[in-house]
Parts: sequence; C-alpha cells; structure tokens
Amino acid sequence: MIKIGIIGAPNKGKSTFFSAITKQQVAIADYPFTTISPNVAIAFVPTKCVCLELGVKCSTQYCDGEYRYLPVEVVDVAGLVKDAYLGRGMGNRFLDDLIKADGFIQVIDASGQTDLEGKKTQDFPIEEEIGFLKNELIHWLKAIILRGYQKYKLKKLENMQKELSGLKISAEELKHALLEVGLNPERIELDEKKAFRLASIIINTKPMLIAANKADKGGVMERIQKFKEKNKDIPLIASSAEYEYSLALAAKKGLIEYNYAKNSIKILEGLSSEQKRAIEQIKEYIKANNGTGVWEVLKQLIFEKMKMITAYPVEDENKYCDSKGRVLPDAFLIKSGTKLIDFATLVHSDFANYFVGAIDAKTKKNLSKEYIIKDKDVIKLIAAKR
Ligand SMILES: Nc1nc2c(ncn2[C@@H]2O[C@H](COP(=O)(O)OP(=O)(O)OP(=O)(O)O)[C@@H](O)[C@H]2O)c(=O)[nH]1
Ligand SMILES: [Mg+2]
Repeated sequence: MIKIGIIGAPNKGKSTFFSAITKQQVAIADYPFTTISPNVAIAFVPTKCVCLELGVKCSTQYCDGEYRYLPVEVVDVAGLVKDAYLGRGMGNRFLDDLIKADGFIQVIDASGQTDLEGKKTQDFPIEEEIGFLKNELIHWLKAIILRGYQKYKLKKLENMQKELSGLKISAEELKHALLEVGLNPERIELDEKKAFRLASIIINTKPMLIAANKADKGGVMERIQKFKEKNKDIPLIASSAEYEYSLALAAKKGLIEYNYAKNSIKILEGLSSEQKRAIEQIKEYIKANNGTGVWEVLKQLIFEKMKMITAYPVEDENKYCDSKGRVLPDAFLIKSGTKLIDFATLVHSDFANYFVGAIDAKTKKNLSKEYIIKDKDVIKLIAAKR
C-alpha cells in the first residue's frame, strides 16, 4: 500500500487533516506540539470505478456504484521546527521513518495567523512557510548522505544506493541526481556543498503538494489567490481541514449523510438549530469551492503528481468476477508504467513463478508479460496449476 506523509510546522492543522480523511480521532489543539508520536491510519481515496463503463454492479463495499474507494496509508507527525535536522524539537526522531513515504502533503496555515513555531502572529508569509520546510528536509537528507559516506567514498553508485536503502530512491533517480551535480557514478566523491545539492535534487523529485489550510477563515481565499498569481509553479490547493473534519464527525454521529467523492451533504433529523446553521455554512463553502479541498489535495497528489492508476484483477473475463462470483472484487493502485508481470506479482506474491498468461477482460485479447498496464484495465491472470 502506498504511504502518504503529512508534514509541516506546528499548529497548522496536520492532525485535523489526518483525522478528516482517516476518520480516526486524534489529539487536535490550538497550540504547538499537540502531536508527539506519529498517527498512522488508512484513508480511502475516491476514483471513478470501471463498473460504470462495464455496466455491472461491484460486489464490494468499497464501491458506491460510481466511485471506487482505494486504501492508502497516511502518517501524521509532530510539527517540524527550524533546525529540526540538528535535533531541535521532536521532528528529527521520525524524519528518518517519514522519508519512506511515497508522497507528501505539506499543511500550511494560509491565514498567516501562526508562525514557524506555531505561535500566534499576523500576516505570516506563505512563501516563508513553504521554503522553510523544504530547507529542513534538504539539510536532514544531506546529513544522512554524509553519515554513510565513508562506506561508499570513491566507490560506485550501487554502493551508495545500498547505504541509502530505505530512502526509496531508485538507482535511476540517484544516477540522474549524481550526474546533475557533476559527480561520477563509478567513483563517488562528495563534499558538503555537493551533498547539499544532491539532497536538494532528491527532495525535489519527491511528489509533494501543499494544502493551503484554514482557507475557511475570512480573507484567506484572497490571500491564497494573491500568492498563486505570484508563484505559478508552486503546487498549492486551498483547504479547510476543519470543515472536512466537522462533516466526517457529523456523518459519524448520524446527523448528516455525506459523500466526499460527490460533495453531497444531506441534513438528517435531530440537528439543533446551531448545528444546522454550521452545516449550512459548510455547505455554502463546498458549493463555492467544489469541496473542502482536502480530498482534492489527496487526489491530485496520488493521481497527478504520483501518476498512480487503478487496475482490476478478475478470474472470469466475461463476468468480471472472482471464483466466488464477486464482481470486480479488487482494485489495485499502481504506478503508471507498471508491467503486467509486476502487477501479477502484486496480486499474488508468487504469481511470477506460475505465470502462464493474461487476458484483457474488456477486449478479450491476450496480454504479454511486458504489457504496460493502462488505467482501469480489467485483467484475468492465468497461473499454472501448482
Ligand atoms: N479555521 C480553521 N482552523 C483549523 C483548520 N485546521 C485546523 N485548524 C485548527 O488549528 C489548530 C491546530 O490543529 P492541529 O490539527 O492540532 O494542528 P497540527 O498541525 O497537527 O499541530 P501540531 O501537532 O501541534 O504540530 C486547532 O485549533 C484546529 O482546530 C482549518 O482548516 N480551519
Ligand atoms: Mg498534530
């Protein structure tokens, strides 16, 4: 399962964001360092299901007849402060673990009402908050790169990659970064400056999106708009984690029906007039902004930045079901460019050893091991009898 890390300075709404998407209750409060140890849970990201196109009905609770909900792991960590890479605050303790995430969401306080330490202020610049985090990540990665340097000094790329295993950097990515810094992948020689540049290139290749949070506050949308006009290349989406959180909570309490894929809210019986007013306010926001922005952040990160696609393995290519007759029972979130044989291995860890062939259930054509999976492919995998 892919892993998404929620990061940022203290008191920005990271845990609210986490709680809103995973429906897990965690500590949330209006002061810095509320979160100490990491929160980990699953969020279900919606995507249009292939059942619509095929004209069938899925036999799974993870499809609502239009959207398929795909599980991703989400991690919410303590707020990062300046010089976290030197051990300040508590950020560094989990940083080593966090880099294993496949993608990142940086939550910032777009209202500018908290500073880099999470303390109350006015008009704190968005660019400073974004820049600070990247700088911390680069310094911290540079330290990791140099920590193991003695083991791959004057040696090859493979030696360096082995030392940095766990960082989820492919040999290709590392080679690209080394060449860009002007280093020889056959004989690696580093100094502080080159290590910094290398770290910077690697951090910049990590898929990341910025949630410009607390956008529900007065004047914040205008503030975000102004920033966007000046910084067209910075990927930033307005969000209200607070509104999404409130909707999730109200739905859990049975006060409303809420479908976050369709942005539909239905107010049920039993709300006090105050609750009703609060929900109506959120409804208006959602209508004006096409959602709370929270799911938009997650969807854009996964489907656009990380270029993930979905594929459906079946056992019957005519009825699109498994051996028990369950229609489209599984959907896999995979990287675009994944080969059929690697998809098969994801479906069954030992499939590669027993692989005989595969059929495209939409066209009924045979597919080779080297076939590159397309989004919303429905595939029958054929294995040899064991
Ligand atoms: N208005 C508004 N307030 C928000 C939003 N998201 C979070 N908050 C508030 O911001 C404060 C901090 O929220 P948390 O989720 O605890 O923030 P955090 O980034 O996890 O904080 P640390 O764990 O201390 O680093 C709380 O008072 C939240 O209610 C939002 O979208 N809008
Ligand atoms: Mg927190």
